[in-house]
Amino acid sequence: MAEEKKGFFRRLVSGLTKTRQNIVSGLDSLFHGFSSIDEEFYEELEEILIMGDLGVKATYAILDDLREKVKEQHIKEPADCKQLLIDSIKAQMQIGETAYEFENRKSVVLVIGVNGVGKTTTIGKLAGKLRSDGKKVVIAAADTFRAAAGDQLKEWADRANAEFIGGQEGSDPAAVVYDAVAAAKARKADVLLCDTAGRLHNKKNLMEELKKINRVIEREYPDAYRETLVVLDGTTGQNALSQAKQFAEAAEITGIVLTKMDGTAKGGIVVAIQSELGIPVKYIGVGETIDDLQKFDPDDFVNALFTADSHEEDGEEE
Ligand SMILES: Nc1nc2c(ncn2[C@@H]2O[C@H](COP(=O)(O)OP(=O)(O)O)[C@@H](O)[C@H]2O)c(=O)[nH]1
Ligand SMILES: [Mg+2]
Repeated sequence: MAEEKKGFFRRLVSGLTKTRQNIVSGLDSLFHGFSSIDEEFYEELEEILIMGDLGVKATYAILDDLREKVKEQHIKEPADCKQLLIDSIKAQMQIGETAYEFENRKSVVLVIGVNGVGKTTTIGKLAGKLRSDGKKVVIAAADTFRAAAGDQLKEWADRANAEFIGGQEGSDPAAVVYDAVAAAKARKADVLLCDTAGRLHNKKNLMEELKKINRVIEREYPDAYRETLVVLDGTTGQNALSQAKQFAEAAEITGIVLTKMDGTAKGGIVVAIQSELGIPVKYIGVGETIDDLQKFDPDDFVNALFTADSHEEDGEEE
């Protein structure tokens, strides 16, 4: 278990290389380049955090917190700010315990998000995770907008060894969910994962469609635990934040999945999302294979951000 946790953390550290370079290398030169903690220091820090996609609101909160601590603790050396900054970022991301109850209950997980963010891939990964925990999984292809979407999901279902329920192209997504609920009940499934089409360009339509799907689930499967995950593309930075806000207006979101965190420089967006929306980021996607989904832990994330990985050390240390 400890070994597993270690390997997991190492992968997180290496996945965040670009985000780390984007944020932490700037911070390092700030902490070591400045000789005193003055206004210029704070301005530079503000710029690094904003450029690192932490978001305006979180950045100001972090700066206020830091200024206060620096004053309180009579800190004079910029280098002594580093740990305080790390603690402030962690504090900003605290939104209480993140629940993963759906993993252990009879549940329905609705996965929403705009096209291309990684919904289908995330469902495949989640199915794989649940299957390896011995859960019985049914997958509903309620993205009936494109025929290819169903085929892609079917491949993931096969890979994860989960049951697949699809519909004709252009058919009613709520009807597919209806069939999938029937299948989940008949097979005594643990978790039903529902893929949806991500059309946000018309919020009213989206809301109506989600309402209809929700009504079907409430009526046909009232005892199932409900989870609604919004999938966001981590490489899109502030755009992901604004998508999350729009979806939060259209549906009751219980969690966020931030994908493509491998290789993006914009991973700081996760701070903005938790801090501004107060919705937990439950998973992060760190690659395209079935094993590339990790539970998100804010403290691990911040620690990984400030931990140099071995490659960087090899290249940069004298
Ligand atoms: N590198 C990387 N690629 C991802 C990740 N998640 C999804 N993708 C890729 O993003 C593309 C779109 O994913 P898809 O699941 O089809 O998005 P959907 O339209 O929301 O269902 C695919 O090429 C996926 O392989 C991730 O965590 N990391
Ligand atoms: Mg899809």
